[in-house]
Amino acid sequence: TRFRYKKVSVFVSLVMIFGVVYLLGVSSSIWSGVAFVPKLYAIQVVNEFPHDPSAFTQGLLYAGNGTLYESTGLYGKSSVRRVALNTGKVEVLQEMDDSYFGEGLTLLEQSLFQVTWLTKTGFIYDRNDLSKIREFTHEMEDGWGLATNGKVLFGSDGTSALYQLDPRTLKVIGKQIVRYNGHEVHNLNELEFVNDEVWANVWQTECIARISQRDGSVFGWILLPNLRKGLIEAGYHGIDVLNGIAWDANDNRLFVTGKLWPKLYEIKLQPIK
Ligand code: DDQ
Ligand code: CA
Repeated sequence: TRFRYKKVSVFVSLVMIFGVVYLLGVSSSIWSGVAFVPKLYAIQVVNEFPHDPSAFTQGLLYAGNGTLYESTGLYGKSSVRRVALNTGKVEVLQEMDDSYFGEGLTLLEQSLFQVTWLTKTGFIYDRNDLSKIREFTHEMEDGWGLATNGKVLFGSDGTSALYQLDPRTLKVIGKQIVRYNGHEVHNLNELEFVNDEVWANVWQTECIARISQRDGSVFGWILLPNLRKGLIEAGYHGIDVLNGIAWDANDNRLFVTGKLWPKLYEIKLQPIK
């Protein structure tokens, strides 16, 4: 009986220890880094730059040396452009045929890759003069966002899918369904590769999802409700949704803008959970 009593008391102690650890896990922020608790981030604006208010931004990236590349949409106003960060000035402009609506854009070595809305046609341009090198067809359902990790292209098509494309053949070589706590996240739009993660702004929301490139799970949300609101309160009319994320990997700077926004913001993240 003594032996049995010992066993029972060890069992009770273990239950109590697990109970305390569990309660700590629920209540304490120490445990919020554990994978199953997605993190939330607010943002702080650390810099703002001028942005062409007629640019319906659909793709955005930072290429170093104070240079951004941008893809713009709307029929008759679509383009690929090289833009000076500090002034917002368009330095090189490649206008697209009126029948195309520019979408996601990414830079790999000397080439810019761009997809277009409601067609499966994409274009490759030379990064220096934006001359068109060739056209391609892709297998995604539509062309929305593009990004790269330097090896493969990531693509979005407005569904919950995050594709991997071979940059030489433009064939789909991988596909993840993006999920947040098991729920599919639809309307994935502009993409950016940031520190081994894929970031996507979700169309018509002011949220950016931080996505694992391995399994498509969302492990963080960046909330940006104040940017568009601030522009409207400052008197700007006719501005559309947040769209466009660019990462400066050398100086760890993060830029965001939106469709027809007169400003581009450099922001920093602040964990709030
Ligand atoms: N997409 O960026 C979500 C992929 C497409 C957005 C298309 C918005 C069309 C706006 C048309 C406005 C015409 C004045
Ligand atoms: Ca981007």
